[in-house]
Order: sequence, then C-alpha cells, then structure tokens
Amino acid sequence: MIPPDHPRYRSLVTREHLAECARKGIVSWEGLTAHGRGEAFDYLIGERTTPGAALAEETAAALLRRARHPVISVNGNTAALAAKEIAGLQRASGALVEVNLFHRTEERIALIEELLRDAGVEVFSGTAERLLPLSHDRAWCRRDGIFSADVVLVPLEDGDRCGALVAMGKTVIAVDLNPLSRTARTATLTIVDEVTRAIPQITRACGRLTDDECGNLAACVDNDYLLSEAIREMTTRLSHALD
Ligand code: PTJ
Repeated sequence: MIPPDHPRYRSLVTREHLAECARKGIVSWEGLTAHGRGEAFDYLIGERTTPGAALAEETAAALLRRARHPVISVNGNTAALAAKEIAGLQRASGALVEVNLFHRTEERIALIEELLRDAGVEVFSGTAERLLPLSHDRAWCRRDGIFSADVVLVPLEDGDRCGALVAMGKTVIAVDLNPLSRTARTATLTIVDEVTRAIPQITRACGRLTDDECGNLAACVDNDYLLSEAIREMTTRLSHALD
C-alpha cells in the first residue's frame, strides 16, 4: 500500500498500475522499461508541460482538426495510462482510434481494445494486414485505418514505424518525453510531454482554436525548434541543479 503523503505518490501509483496492467497482459514487460526511460526525461523537464510542449500540443490539435482522415494509434502503455483521455480526444477531433503494437499478439490486441471500449473509445477494429514496410509486427494495420490516414498521432512510438509513416507521406505527431529519440527527430511534430498531460491539452485546444488559428499553426510546424526548446529546458534545469 502506497501512503498518499509519499512525496512520489503519483509516480508510485502509476508504476503500480502499469505493473498490474503488465500482469494482465495489456502492457508488455518491455513497456515497463520504456516507462522508466520516460520518467527520467520527465524529471528533466520538471514533470510539467513546458511552453514549447504547450505550443506543440496546440499545433497537434490544429493538424488533427484540419486532417481528412486522422487516426490515433494506441499501444499498451498508452491504453494503460490514458484510455479515458484518448476517448476525450476522439470526441474532440473525430479521429479513428486503432490499436497497433510492437509486441503484437491477438490476445493483447483484444485486451487493449476492451480496455479502450470500457473507457468510452470507439475502436476501429477488424482484420489487420501487413501493410507497412517494416520487418516487425508494427507493420500490421487496417487498410481503412492507419494505412490510409493523412495524419497519425503516435504516442510512445518506435522510430522505425515513425520513419515509415513519414516516408509514406503522412503527417506524424509523436508524443515522446525523449527529445533525442529517433521518433522525436523523425516525426513531423513531436510533443515532448508526458502522455497523460499531453492528450488532454490537445483535446482542449481542439475545442478552443478557431479555423484561422488552426491554419496559422499548421502552416508553421517547426519540429527542430520544438526539440531544441525541450533540450534547452532540460539543460537549464540541470545547470540550476548545480547552483
Ligand atoms: O505495447 P507495445 O507492444 O506496442 O510496446 C510499446 C513500447 C512502449 C514498449 C514500444 O513502443 C517501445 O519499445 O517504445 P520505445 O522505443 O521504448 O519508445 C518509447 C518512448 O516513449 C521512449 O522514448 C520514452 O522516453 C517515451 N515515453 C515513455 N513513457 C512515456 C513516454 N513519453 C510520454 N509519456 C510517457 N508516459
């Protein structure tokens, strides 16, 4: 039992929840180590949404609002951490939600889809095909889902698929706390923020932005600037730690 007055209460509760989801088969065991890496980077940005991340989240909302066929790609960690938040973003953006896994089994797909449906997500399901040019199982997706999307939101992605989606001409929005990752550097737009903070911010911006604001934001996506801002936030905090 984690005492609520523990200074790291929220972090410990989240870890316990992810461990429980791993025991149920929703989160992969590897997903627990991915979460740990994310936590380390979250420390470095102060466990808060930085101004650069807030701009990236508004821009993500603009790209989703202007999309012809937006899709949110969900993996085990994202479902375990943010199923309700995904439901809210789906309502605000009209995006399809499709499960796509690195450690893919039919059993995990079914468990994650059930978790999402219980949280109010309308899941785009059905027969998947090996459609993406990848040697691993993230290649499996639905022809009318991720394969034909023009904008794909990919929280906690691996760099390979991100690169493949960009090479297919898609606008790829990544959520990744590591601004140095291949995903972060390959995506069209990277949100360097924790997924449970990022998704509600995108949802709010979807409801708030005017069409003109969406047009302006979508016209000036500058991922290099956003990544350099995230790295600047981290190095500033590190240098203050030595004061
Ligand atoms: O459920 P599956 O089988 O699809 O597997 C999912 C994982 C996450 C295991 C898989 O996609 C993977 O191996 O991802 P990577 O390559 O470890 O990348 C995950 C990235 O997400 C890392 O750069 C982490 O820093 C980042 N990250 C981890 N937790 C969070 C996060 N970013 C935002 N919010 C988080 N909570």
